[in-house]
Amino acid sequence: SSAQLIDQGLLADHNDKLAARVQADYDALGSMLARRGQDIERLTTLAQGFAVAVPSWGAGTGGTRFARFAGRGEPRNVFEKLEDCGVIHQLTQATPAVSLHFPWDKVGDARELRQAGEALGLGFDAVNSNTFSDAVGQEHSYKFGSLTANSAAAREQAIAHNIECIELGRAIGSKALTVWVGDGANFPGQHNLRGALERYLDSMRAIYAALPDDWNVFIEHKLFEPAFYATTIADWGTSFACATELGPKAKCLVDLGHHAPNTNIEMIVARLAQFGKLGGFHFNDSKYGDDDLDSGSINPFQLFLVFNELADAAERDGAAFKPSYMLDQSHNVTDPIESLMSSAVEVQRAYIQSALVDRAALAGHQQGNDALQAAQTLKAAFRTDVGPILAMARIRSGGAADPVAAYRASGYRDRAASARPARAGASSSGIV
Ligand code: AOS
Ligand code: ZN
Ligand code: ZN
Repeated sequence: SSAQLIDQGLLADHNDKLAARVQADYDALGSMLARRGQDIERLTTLAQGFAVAVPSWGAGTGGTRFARFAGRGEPRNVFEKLEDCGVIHQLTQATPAVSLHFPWDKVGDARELRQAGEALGLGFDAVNSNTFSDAVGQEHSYKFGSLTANSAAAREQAIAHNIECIELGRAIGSKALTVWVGDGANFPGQHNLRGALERYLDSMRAIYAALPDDWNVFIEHKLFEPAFYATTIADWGTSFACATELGPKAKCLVDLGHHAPNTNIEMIVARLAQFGKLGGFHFNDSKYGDDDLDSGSINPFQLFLVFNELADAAERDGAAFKPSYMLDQSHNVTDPIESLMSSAVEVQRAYIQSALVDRAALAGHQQGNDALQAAQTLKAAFRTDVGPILAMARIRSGGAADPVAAYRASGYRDRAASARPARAGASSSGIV
């Protein structure tokens, strides 16, 4: 059993107070679903089995290039980030793993990370490399690129960093490396578009060769920023081509914020799943471009449609289909713990809504070219308020009926604020 950061007695009181209300809503929903031929207990079991990883960098307040407004009691190092992630998991029971980012989260001995995680009941999902900024004291700058740099020395350094990330990940039990590079051009003609991708592939081949047998490498694409004219890995087509070139351990990662506005992301998900190249997700939401807003806060229907494709893939491919679910958000105006808890629940909600889709009916409408009823079949699932299922799942798993309310009542942030006094210039990424 693990260290409990929120007092168990407080949590029990919280759940006791809400128990009757949750049960009444659950019973009402159960009857309604039964009339639709759905078993609420099956859905609750599914909800209890759901997991999405939390990004260590999300535990701090983010910022924009204009300013960063620090929050109270922000974690000052990876161990404090893990504590906050422990709270998120304790209350939601939906986030049993953390995704680390190096060198931000690097410590002298990576086994300490594993122990700290174990003490909090946390495991580790994919590790992330950072060659989009220069670490203190590094020899070659990434100002003009990392894996694609013209400078062979910069490329070698970036490759070595990724291989080090694999080693660190092995020590903590991770099974994947996520590579996102900001490499690209800010001016037409700045670099040779094809040459940059050739250099990227050469660099990635060296990283791929260092992967253990049971590891994957996830290629994360992003349309723009910081390269505002041409990003080398800008879209899923490029990501797919590179993953195919590299081999079976290379897969594509879909960050929901990394597409042009109005892109049909669920179709990208369907394509990648069809060809066995869907590695995982960075869930968040977006209005304009990589806003890193809270999952489900802008377009929950899109999130549902993504999960509808995942349900289809799971039905076709069975247990073999297992993409990684991770959050990737930047919190500027909210308490990061509250945002990450709400987001984990939003992703879990979309998952359960997708499990409500009557797939046989949908297939029938598709076969019969009944576009209207096909769309209504999806809407019927999407419109169902599955909140009582999620609350019951949390209560049964030992979490909180209402995670944000329990968190606020616990005074955790106040305790963190006195234990972690603010320091001038502290960054969200926790470089200490
Ligand atoms: C950048 O836009 C990406 O979303 C990456 O996943 C990045 O590594 C992460 O957001 C931390 O900055
Ligand atoms: Zn991301
Ligand atoms: Zn991003």
